[in-house]
Amino acid sequence: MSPMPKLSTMIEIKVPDIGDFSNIPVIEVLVSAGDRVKAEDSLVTLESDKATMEVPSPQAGVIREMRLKLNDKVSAGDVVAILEIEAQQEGAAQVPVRPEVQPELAPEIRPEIRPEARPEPGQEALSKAAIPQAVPANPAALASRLIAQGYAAVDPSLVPYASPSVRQFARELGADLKLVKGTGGGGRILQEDVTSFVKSVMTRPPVERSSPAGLELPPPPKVDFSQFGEISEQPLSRIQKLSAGYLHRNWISIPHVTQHDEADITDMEAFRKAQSADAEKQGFKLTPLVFLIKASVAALKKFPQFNASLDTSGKNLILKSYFNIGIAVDTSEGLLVPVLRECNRKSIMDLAKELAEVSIRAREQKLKLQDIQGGCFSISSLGGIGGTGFTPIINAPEVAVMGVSRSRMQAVWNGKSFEPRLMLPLSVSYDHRVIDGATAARFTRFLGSQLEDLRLLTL
Ligand code: CAO
Repeated sequence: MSPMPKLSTMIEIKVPDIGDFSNIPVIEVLVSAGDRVKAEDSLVTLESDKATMEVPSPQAGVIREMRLKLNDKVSAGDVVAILEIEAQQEGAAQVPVRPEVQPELAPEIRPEIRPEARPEPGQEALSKAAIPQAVPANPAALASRLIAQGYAAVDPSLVPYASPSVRQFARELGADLKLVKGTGGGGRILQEDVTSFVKSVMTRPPVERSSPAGLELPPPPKVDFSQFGEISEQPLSRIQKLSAGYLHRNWISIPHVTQHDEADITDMEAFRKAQSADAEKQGFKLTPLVFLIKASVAALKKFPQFNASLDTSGKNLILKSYFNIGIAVDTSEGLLVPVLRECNRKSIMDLAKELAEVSIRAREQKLKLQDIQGGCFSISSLGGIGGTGFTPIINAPEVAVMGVSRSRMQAVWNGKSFEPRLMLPLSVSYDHRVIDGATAARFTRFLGSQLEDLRLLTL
């Protein structure tokens, strides 16, 4: 029997809902008519004043028409391209489809996260094949060169101006965009700028350093693990790869100190359990985390330097009068930090409902750019899993983060006898450039005291 002919369908790929943005310019057109694309290949890059984002192809196929060109202004619903999808593979069940333009196929937008947020679904990896041969993709060698040339001090709050694909290109090479001078319009960093930067670093001799010997980081050891036993290789997820860069930057560029404390949540837990049935009736769980969000807001109000960011000069604090709390959510693809907004204006029940809803969206990779922006302070709760304390990493440009471990019943001395009390471990990491140890100890104790007497949260 001869194989069935392949039939095809035309679809319109549209700019998806991108929150508050409209009329934003196209800064890169990455494909043209006739190009064959895979699902998730980037088609165009858009740029608002807050973020750059790529629009990926929702399916594999051939671009039949490119509707956008450089500098076009677009809004949600505008057509990016017409994609022809090969509908059937040989031997597969056939559905007779005439070439036609289907009403809409809106891909998830792929934002480039600015430093105030953790990564979001969809960030495209530029293939290693795209890296020019003249520039070796050897991040370890580049890192040791950078250190040897005295490049260590970079302003961590600088936001380089570059498209997601250039950022990805730079990450592949291990080049920190904050060190690269942009020659594009308005100082935008182009791929050529990254290439010339890497070439210049790799060819320039190391500078003589006045610092004591031994402070340079050696490159990571290169080991052939297979000589010790069987191995297999597993690539990191896209979110893990993105997070890795941010976590590494935050860990090495912010002087972290972690303040540990414990809060007696015996009464809070009795109250929470009493209210839990009501929450369950409404379809969500009431966990200790929402009480922690409320206590954090109270502590941020009392200690404004915790609700702040360093400006790009590193000489001024930007104090915030809004109270948006980021919550670390563990997903199968890696860590995401959606932000709950205006937590000062929401009730415990409102927050519990929103937390349930946003953590589901995070786990289903459905967060939008605005869901992960604008955080003031983050909470990472591992209390549902276990542990007695840990050192959370600050989510720059925030200046503090709270890690929460599992509450445990403990024998606590009340002055006359030991009493069984439920104690909750709190670990607050703070940026020591902005916050003193004494203030951090007061902040953490104050936060704990709010949990110990929930009436304080009503003040
Ligand atoms: N002590 C004791 N029990 C706790 C607790 C604590 N500190 N915090 C939560 N629990 C309990 C909850 O009450 C719940 O109990 P039930 O199943 O009996 O109702 C259970 O543990 C599970 O809670 P949960 O994890 O589903 O809900 P949560 O509101 O505490 O947390 C979320 C929600 C999304 C933050 C969480 O699921 C999560 O992803 N945590 C991981 C965060 C993370 O990875 N951090 C590390 C970042 S650094 O790499």
